[in-house]
Amino acid sequence: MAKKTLTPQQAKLPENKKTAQLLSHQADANGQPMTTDHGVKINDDQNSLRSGDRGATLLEDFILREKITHFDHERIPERIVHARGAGAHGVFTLYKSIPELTRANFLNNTENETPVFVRFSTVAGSKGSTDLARDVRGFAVKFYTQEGNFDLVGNNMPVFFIQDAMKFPDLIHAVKPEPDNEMPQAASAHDTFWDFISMMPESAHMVMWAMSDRAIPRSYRMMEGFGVHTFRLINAKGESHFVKFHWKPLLGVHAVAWDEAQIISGKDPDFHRRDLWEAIQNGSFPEWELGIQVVPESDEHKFDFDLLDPTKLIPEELVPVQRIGKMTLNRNPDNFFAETEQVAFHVGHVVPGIDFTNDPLLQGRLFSYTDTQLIRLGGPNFHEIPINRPIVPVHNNQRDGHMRQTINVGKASYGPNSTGDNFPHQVKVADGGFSSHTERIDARKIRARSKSFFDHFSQAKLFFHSQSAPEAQHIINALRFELGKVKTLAIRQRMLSVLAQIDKNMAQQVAEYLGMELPTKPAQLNFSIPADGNPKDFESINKEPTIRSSAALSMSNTIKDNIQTRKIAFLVAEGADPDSIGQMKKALEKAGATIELIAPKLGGITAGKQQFNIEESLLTSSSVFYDAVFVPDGDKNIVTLSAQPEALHFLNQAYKHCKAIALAGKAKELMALSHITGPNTKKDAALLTGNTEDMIQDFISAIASHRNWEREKERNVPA
Ligand code: HDE
Repeated sequence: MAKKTLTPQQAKLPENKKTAQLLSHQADANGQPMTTDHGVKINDDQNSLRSGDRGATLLEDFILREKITHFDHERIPERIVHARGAGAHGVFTLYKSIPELTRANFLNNTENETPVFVRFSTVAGSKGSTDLARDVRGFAVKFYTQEGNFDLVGNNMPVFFIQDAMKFPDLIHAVKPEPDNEMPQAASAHDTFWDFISMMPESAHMVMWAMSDRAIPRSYRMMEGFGVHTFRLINAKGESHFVKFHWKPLLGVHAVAWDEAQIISGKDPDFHRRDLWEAIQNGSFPEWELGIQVVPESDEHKFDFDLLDPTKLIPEELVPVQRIGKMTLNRNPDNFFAETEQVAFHVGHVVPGIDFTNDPLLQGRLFSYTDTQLIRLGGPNFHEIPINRPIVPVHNNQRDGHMRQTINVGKASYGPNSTGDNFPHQVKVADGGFSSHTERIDARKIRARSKSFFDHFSQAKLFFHSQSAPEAQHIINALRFELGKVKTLAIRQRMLSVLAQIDKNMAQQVAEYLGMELPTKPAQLNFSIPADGNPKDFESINKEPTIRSSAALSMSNTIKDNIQTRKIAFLVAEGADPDSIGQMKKALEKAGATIELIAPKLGGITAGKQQFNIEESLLTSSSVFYDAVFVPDGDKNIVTLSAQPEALHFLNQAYKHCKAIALAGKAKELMALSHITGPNTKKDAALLTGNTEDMIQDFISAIASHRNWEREKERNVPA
């Protein structure tokens, strides 16, 4: 069995928490003979069958042909969006049963532990692109419930670019590499994306999120997740409540700096993948709480935005998020392809007690997911792939098709039937049968969008105004970068008009950087209108949000009280003070951080009478892989590091990226050498010097604060 890939903690988990049905499909070659796909034992896997040892290969060689044929077909089409991802298994436990809201069994019984499989992803890049692209992140969760699979296929941002599924292919074509030269990969900073966006003012709110640091997370483990659309919860009486789903990470929501993201993309494009894998491998299981915002049906029209509009969120000040359960990711996949690649999510996989609304984006998604799996996974039987199988039995009259695994017995493959006593039988609602929520519809058939969807800017303003000063500055910087990469002046110009609708001052700062004048409002902002439409009828309604700012929208208000799983670099060299290393290491590890010793070369160092193992060198490592840096006290080590440009660059870069730095005793000398101080340097709570022991508490709180973004104002750093 695959026990060797389990950590001791994982090995202790009862079988049911490991999605037990997957285990029956595992193949472990340990101790086994090599065979062909048909079970024939292979004697020579080194040489093909030839006509003489220097002769041509014979067609007869069924072993070679089988091996090469399988290899030729190893790849399947990558996902058209969300191609690059990482997955993990886990469990969902319920804190609070909510039968008054939903009859979904997994939300009704706090005894239940529901197995889950999660896939995080970027959206625009290909399968082999970088994890740190500026992009939305997919956050898709498959709950293997006792009533069948429920997929919560969300993102790390609570809104979306467009309001109608009709525009999705356009959006994706615009953001993907440009069709003539397939450039740029995994980036929105190019003409076609901003061309489209500048003509679709409904995207304004999402653009603010995408330009914020939420688009460059520190870790998948430090992202929020959102179901985006308004869904329905249906209770046993058939009553409906509107609901928005949230995932709240227990490690808080944190990001990296943009410059850092770009460096990581080169140094370790698998940064997020590796981070998730290693955290789970080390037993630091990532956790999120499931939150719900509930709106009674009677309040459907209470808000100044439309609940069906996926470009809007419900501010938490208006409807608080109730935390009802927790998801813990506790097991890495055994096989990337079999699990992470073949998993097929579908926003339409719901269980009794959860239902849809008429959000036009959601409605379009309901068609898309099955359709895309048909080609990606090769036919209609993708639900039989182990990772997609529910943990409950499946019986229906669907039959045959490519790669069918089930051997259905009996004559009846239709219903009603008498040849099979009318089995499989339908199930009464009281016994757990799914029944769609009944909704009164009294409407004309029409291609149109509700006027209530035309408020395009109020929540873009709300988001921008909710940011801390450094966060707002990062949005401005991102817009400067992205629009700076746009070559067509008319596109920049149009985009500036859109930004001016959100915040004049912000737009002005972007315009100045682009060397352009801020345009006065152009004749037309919205170009997304039908052929016979009058532009006047499609004008954006530009109004102010009902509340000016919302604390939940700023990452500066996130959890900053612990340093669990943070990675701290110790820059060391021969002759470092072993007590200085030991004291700091002990304190940080006790607080849950991971320490890595980095020296000029691999192998080991002698510090006092102690030997320390060195697994990363200044060459193999980089400051961008760490959350903070410590340099222990000593004499010889500081002389060595002072003469190492890589060490000075390491410190300089960590400083520039606003990380906590602690320089013990003599290590203070490295400050000036690495240009992290200058004549104007103000007191900086995340830049510590002094005696090792005295710095410990301040260092821990500086790391817990994640970054000292204030430092960016100084930035007298020649890096
Ligand atoms: Fe998706 N989306 N999407 N999407 N989506 C896919 O399904 C689609 C949207 C999301 O890790 C595809 O299996 C349409 C919103 C995630 O496997 C495809 C529309 C949100 C994932 C598809 C949307 C998402 C996908 C591509 C507009 C956040 C990755 C491969 C109507 C709530 C799931 C696949 C994974 C994947 C279609 C918009 C989330 C083509 C048509 C909004 C997390 O079916």
